[in-house]
Amino acid sequence: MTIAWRAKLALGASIMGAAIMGDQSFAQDSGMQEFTSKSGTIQGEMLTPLEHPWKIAVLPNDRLLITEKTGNLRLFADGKLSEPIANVPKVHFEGQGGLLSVVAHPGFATNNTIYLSYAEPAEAQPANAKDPGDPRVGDNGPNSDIVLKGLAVARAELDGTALKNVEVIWRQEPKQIGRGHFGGHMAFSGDEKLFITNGDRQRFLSHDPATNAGKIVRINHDGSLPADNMEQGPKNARKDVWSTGHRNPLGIAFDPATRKLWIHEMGPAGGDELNLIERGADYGWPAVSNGNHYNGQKIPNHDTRPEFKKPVISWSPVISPAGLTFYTGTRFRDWTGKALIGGLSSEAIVIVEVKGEEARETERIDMGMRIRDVAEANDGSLYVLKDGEDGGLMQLKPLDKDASR
Ligand SMILES: [Ca+2]
Repeated sequence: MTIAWRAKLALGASIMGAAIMGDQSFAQDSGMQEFTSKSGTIQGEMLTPLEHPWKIAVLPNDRLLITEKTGNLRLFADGKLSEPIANVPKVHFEGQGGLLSVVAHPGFATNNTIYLSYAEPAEAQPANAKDPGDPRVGDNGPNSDIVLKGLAVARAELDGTALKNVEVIWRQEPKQIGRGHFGGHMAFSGDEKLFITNGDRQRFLSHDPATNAGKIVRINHDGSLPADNMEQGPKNARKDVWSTGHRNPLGIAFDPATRKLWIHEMGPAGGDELNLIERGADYGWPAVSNGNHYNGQKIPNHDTRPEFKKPVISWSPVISPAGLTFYTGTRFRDWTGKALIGGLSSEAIVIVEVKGEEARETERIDMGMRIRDVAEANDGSLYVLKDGEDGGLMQLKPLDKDASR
């Protein structure tokens, strides 16, 4: 799977960039890099540094909203990064938690409405709290993070450089102690239902109908509940669940060609998954997985339990998928209609051809950096987020005539 790649710094471009951008601190980070794809060289330009960036929402007129896990929501427009947008809800930034995703309402052009997902601390914290830990999740050591918290989704209107009418419309229930597996990605269906990926919080709750952890959640755009969600059976079952048996999904998107819903999810040690989501289906976690627990404990493979819906693609070694978008442009001619997945540990963009209910990886672009998100620009170029404290926003364009013809 190794693809030769180049990531050379074009010094001339870097110096030019510094001159244009003045003495701002990110000038030293700017500059061009080149990457190799099957259809030609791709040019990447680092547009701005960001601290723990997590998600991009592309707005009309090529403005971007970008979250930083630390709690900042910023606009990127006309080549400039804004100061943090005011009135973002208080988030708990630690481990995998913080300010996570941002999506625009399908009618954003007229209603300016956006949705944020984030790790929300409970108002009342338990006395003498302890992280129960679990050796099966590896690095989640006891008392690593003893704040009681859960994923929450807020709706707000973007008004210049501030949010107004901020309203929490959905919450993980019940909240848990623990710093991992918040999920947090969101996508709107054509009929304005909001789908939310909710992780299992490293508590193996995905088959517990009394919690929405480890589920794909579906709500109306105002947070009310549709009447036709998954029927989980027990009286205490949650009514906001669309599908169950998920671990930590960090990408969700509708295929515009078929309107089918796709998610990917991080497996444990081995077994990252691309799943085709159907109402009421059970995707198996934690009963089955194509990977095993981090302490070496075995988990039965998907093939042993046909009652669970198995992944369409299973990756071992893992890619650590983060961010998912279907590319609709033509500028990268080989990617039109395909799903693009960011890769954290794989430090790549993973290209997946989706045909109806089938999918296969066709190419992996070696980026040499952890990719946290991928988003298509209005002009068919691609934005990616470099993950980490020294992260940033990079724009990718085909450099070769071959790649863009
Ligand atoms: Ca599964």
